[in-house]
Amino acid sequence: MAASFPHLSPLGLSASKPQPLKPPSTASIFSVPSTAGHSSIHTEKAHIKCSAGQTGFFTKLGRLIKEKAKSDVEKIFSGFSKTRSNLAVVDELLLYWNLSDTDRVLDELEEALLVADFGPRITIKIVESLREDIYGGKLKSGSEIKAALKRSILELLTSKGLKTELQLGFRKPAVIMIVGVNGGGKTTSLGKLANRLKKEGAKILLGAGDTFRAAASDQLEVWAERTGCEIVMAEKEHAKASTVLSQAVKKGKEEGYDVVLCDTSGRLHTNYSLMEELVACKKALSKIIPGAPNEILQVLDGTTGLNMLPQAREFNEVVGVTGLILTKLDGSARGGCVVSVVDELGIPVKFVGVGEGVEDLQPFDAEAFVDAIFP
Ligand SMILES: Nc1nc2c(ncn2[C@@H]2O[C@H](COP(=O)(O)OP(=O)(O)OP(=O)(O)O)[C@@H](O)[C@H]2O)c(=O)[nH]1
Ligand SMILES: [Mg+2]
Repeated sequence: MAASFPHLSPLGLSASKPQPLKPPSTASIFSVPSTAGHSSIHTEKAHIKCSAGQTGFFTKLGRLIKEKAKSDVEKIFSGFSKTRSNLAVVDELLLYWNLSDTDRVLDELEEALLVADFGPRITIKIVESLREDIYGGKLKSGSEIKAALKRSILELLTSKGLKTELQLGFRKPAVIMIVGVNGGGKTTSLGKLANRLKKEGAKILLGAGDTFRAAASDQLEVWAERTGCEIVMAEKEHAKASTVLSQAVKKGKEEGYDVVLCDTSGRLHTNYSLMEELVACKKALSKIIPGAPNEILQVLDGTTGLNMLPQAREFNEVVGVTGLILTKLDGSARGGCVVSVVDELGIPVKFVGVGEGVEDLQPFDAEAFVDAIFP
């Protein structure tokens, strides 16, 4: 397929494991509007040996990042400590379970799942299926009940066959737009994602599309420095977001970047004109690269509980959300909301945020997640 775009390098890995780049010591900043021949800074050559006809670089990049999740279970454990302590009661309940006690135990299990934000629909589904299997003689001990509980949650997370890997297409650069309501963790997640992708050897450009506040660009600039990525930002306050992001993608295309990560301003899903601005950004990007953005990732603040559902529905309706990032699961958030959003929205959770540090973004892996909340 890449052959039909001769101006782009065909992308493919010659080895299964990419060699990491040596990061530049500081971030390079590129401002818009730019003039022709502006000092766009080119710090490094693509380090991945490309050869046509091999498995796409982007496919491997998405898969590699996901595979890493399995080895990161330790980290996920520490991130989900709050959710785990909320659900620890389940272990206690099942430890002393006996058949005559079933209804009381299941009532308490129901309560624990609701408190952990599994949502009423899922909770009832899980508890009733356990009840049936217990009385049907299929589950005979507390540990069998726990295993069945984990299995049914895993099934809820995986039954829709949603792709949790990043889908980055085949054109270079892949474009990822981050959207969501105010303060959910968009900029932070973008910075962490830049770090992850860069560590896998991709050449990353950040686009400062939050043009409402000067401080927003400054914040992204700090992430650019922290991750050693370049950034395109508006020269003046109140520049149009679509202009800045277009410039970023244009630069990304002209200078051989692998991925352009586009930040956007927080907006209420009920604000029509701001939601329209997102549509304008999306259109502007697709004019530069057909099919861009490849991913529109919505950031949902895990601490808002099930209130995140209407937000996600609205954003999805307006711009078409391709994946979710659930943040702040390390705080007072209750991890059950992950299961609720997957079940109710049918949009895959691609990453979870478990802290404010650069490493605190975990690719979402259903099995690792279930093991993390029910160790
Ligand atoms: N504990 C914790 N804090 C987080 C996480 N993700 C983001 N934060 C914090 O949440 C706050 C808001 O994060 P931002 O990244 O600025 O959120 P935003 O969505 O870009 O905000 P606006 O651009 O103002 O809409 C910051 O203090 C972050 O450090 C997370 O996974 N865990
Ligand atoms: Mg922001």
